[in-house]
Amino acid sequence: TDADECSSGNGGCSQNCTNTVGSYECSCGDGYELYIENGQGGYSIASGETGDVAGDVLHLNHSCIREFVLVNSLHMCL
Ligand SMILES: [Ca+2]
Repeated sequence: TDADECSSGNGGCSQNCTNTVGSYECSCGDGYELYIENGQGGYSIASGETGDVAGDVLHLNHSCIREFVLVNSLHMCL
């Protein structure tokens, strides 16, 4: 039988946790994206941390970071 990892501490997810058979997945709400690799969005894993451990500031596949949005705003002086 499957364990519901989300039932305990939200599976370690910083936002949404979805239980799946044999595993679980974290996801993020609007304006955020899941942190899946070091350096993503300009966010680096803190020194002394691996990003693989619950409790790390940025936990890979668990933490959500602000989505990087390209703002296309041109200011033209006429
Ligand atoms: Ca599960």
